[in-house]
Amino acid sequence: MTRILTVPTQPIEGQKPGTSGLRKKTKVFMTPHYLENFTQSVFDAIGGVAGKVLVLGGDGRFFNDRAVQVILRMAAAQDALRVIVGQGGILSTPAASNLIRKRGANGGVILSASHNPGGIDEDFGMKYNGENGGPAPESVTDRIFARTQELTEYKILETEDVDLSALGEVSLAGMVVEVIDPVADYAKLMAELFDFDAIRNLFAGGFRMRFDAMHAVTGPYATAILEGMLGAPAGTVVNGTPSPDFGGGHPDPNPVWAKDLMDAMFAEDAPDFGAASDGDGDRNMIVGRGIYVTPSDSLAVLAANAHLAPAYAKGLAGIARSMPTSRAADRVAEKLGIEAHETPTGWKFFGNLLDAGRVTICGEESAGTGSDHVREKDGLWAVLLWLNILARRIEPVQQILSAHWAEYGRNYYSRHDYEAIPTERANALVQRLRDISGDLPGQSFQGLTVESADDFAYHDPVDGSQSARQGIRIGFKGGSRVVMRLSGTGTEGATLRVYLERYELDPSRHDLPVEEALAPVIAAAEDIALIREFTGRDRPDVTT
Ligand code: VG1
Ligand code: CO
Repeated sequence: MTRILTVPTQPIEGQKPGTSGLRKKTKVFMTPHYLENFTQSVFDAIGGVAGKVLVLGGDGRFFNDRAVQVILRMAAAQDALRVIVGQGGILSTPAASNLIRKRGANGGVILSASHNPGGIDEDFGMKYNGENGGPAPESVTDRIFARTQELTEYKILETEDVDLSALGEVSLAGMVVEVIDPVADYAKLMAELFDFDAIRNLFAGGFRMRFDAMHAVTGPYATAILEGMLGAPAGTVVNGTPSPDFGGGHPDPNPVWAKDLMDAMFAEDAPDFGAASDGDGDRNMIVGRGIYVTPSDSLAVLAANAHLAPAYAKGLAGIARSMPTSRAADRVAEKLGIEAHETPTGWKFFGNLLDAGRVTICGEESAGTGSDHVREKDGLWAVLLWLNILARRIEPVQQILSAHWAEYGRNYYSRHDYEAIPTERANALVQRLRDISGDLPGQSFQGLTVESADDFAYHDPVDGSQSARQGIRIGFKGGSRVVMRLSGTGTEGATLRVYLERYELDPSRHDLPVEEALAPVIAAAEDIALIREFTGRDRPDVTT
């Protein structure tokens, strides 16, 4: 017995305008009507779901299974034609992006709070991607936000749960629920992009790798592709079974949260190559034997060597990086004679450039790298491109990096995060920087002279849209730089991110410890922004 209910409801405290998804404590999502209200806001903002095809899945975190059932019932109550859902409600973010594109769906709903921890006391999230497979642009997220403020009712079907364990199609009050293998289409795409024979030979020759799935969604993908299709020995993938609380850890692939991987890669008997991915599979971390590769360097190396993979053999149209990402990739673009773009933080800003064919490879300092194969960053894609390059160059990661720096110079890079600081203080710090930025050029701090300072405003060259106030950029003579901005993805207070960069052309100075190389830039950032005074902290919570 099924019937459609129209439930009266009230506006909710929803997503922040300008952010591409809603992330909240799981318990907030679990409060009565909250998930329903946000889902209704999304459906309303996209003009309803009647007659539409949607993709649905998430990273398997706590509440994923319940949320999928609610969204299916709401879509069915509102006459959606078909929902393509990953078996067990599972889909990585890049796999969902691929499915939307491949199946010509109208859009998709992805359940994840990405690298944030999961569990009843941790975080949950939901985001909407459009028909190009990418995060909804600001025009859509602003409409979603507006709907959350004026909602009065939602529609839902009252019925039993759909069995998502079996592949195939079932009808939910006339709507088709198509349960698919979450890995199959994605694995096929990867096999089209990369030289799987070369990578297979690499593993057959004894090359050893450790992939840490961090108990998150990439486990099944990595196991199927690396161990299944590419012949890497069993055990190459560790922490490969997704768990609702990610084994109690942060599924955040960086040296802090993937410390086990770092330890393994710096040990005596370290494997040749190490990698990790995040909660929803869109981020990546790359480690060679005894060397961590910063995401900014990884982007530059991938761009410089992409032609070694079949999908990019004809060259790249252009490279885009988010504004705080180091400028190492710009040097590669310059050498290749292709376009280089600097966009605000967040993958959605790459969408137009990718759709227009202006760029092929994109990256963010926060461990996000991807290409025009989907419209999200893609953790495993980055790992496979590295493997493809390693299979063709037959050189240790360390040597590839040294050669890269010798050719282009080295951009030393680090990010300092100050987490859960009172919002007013964080806002005051940024406002002050905005106010003084006009006076900074010409002034010197710790021996570094400011060359330029502004609050980054982006003008999208494809659709002409403007995005202002995207972060304070302070450039110094000689190529060093500090960027400061507030996180848009945190769920507690404000997070101040301080991005530090120093450019060094001289190869005799390419082997400095990163903290030492950046010491003057770190000190200058403190002098300019008075971080201690505003945050009350004398050191960052997380340094990556
Ligand atoms: C962070 C990163 C940003 C990334 C975003 C989403 O945002 O800095 O580069 O695009 O997370 O990543 P913020 O506003 O907290 O700095 V994920 O893996 O959530 O999709
Ligand atoms: Co993510």
